[in-house]
Amino acid sequence: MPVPEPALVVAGALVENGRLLLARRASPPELAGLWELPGGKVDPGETPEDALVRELREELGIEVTVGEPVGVDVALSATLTLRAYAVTRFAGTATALEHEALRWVDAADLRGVDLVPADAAWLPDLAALL
Ligand code: 9L3
Ligand code: MG
Repeated sequence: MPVPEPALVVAGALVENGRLLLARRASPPELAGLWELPGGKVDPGETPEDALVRELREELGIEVTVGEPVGVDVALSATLTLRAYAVTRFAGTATALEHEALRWVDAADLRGVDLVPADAAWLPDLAALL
C-alpha cells in the first residue's frame, strides 16, 4: 500500500529589533492559552512558502517574505508534520486576527514563555535568532 506523505503545517519566526513575535492560541482547548509561532496547514497544491504567506496574512494581517527553515521538522502525528521558517515583514502591522494575543519576546522573555509543546523543540534555534 502506498504510504501518503504527511501533510505539512508551516509556522513563521518573525524577528524585529531583537524580538520574536509569538501568538497565543485560542483553540483547541488543549492548546488554548499557549504561545506559538503563527501559521497553519498547507493546502493541497500550495507550496509551503505560499501557505505561510497566506496564513500570516489571515492570522496577523501582514505581508511577509519567507526565508530559510528554522530548526528541524517536528512530527505532530503520523500524518502531520510541522516546519518553521524565518520570515521578514514588508507590509502591515501584526494584529491578533485569529489569536487571543500577540507578544514580542526577547531572549530572556522567551525562556519563560509557555509554548505549545511542538514549538518548544525549536527553543534553541529561536534563541539563536535573538
Ligand atoms: N501547530 C503547532 N505549532 C504551530 C502551529 C502554527 C500549529 N506553531 C499545530 C496546532 C494544530 C495544527 O498544528 O494541531 C494546525 O495548526 P492551525 O491550523 O490550528 O494553526
Ligand atoms: Mg494557525
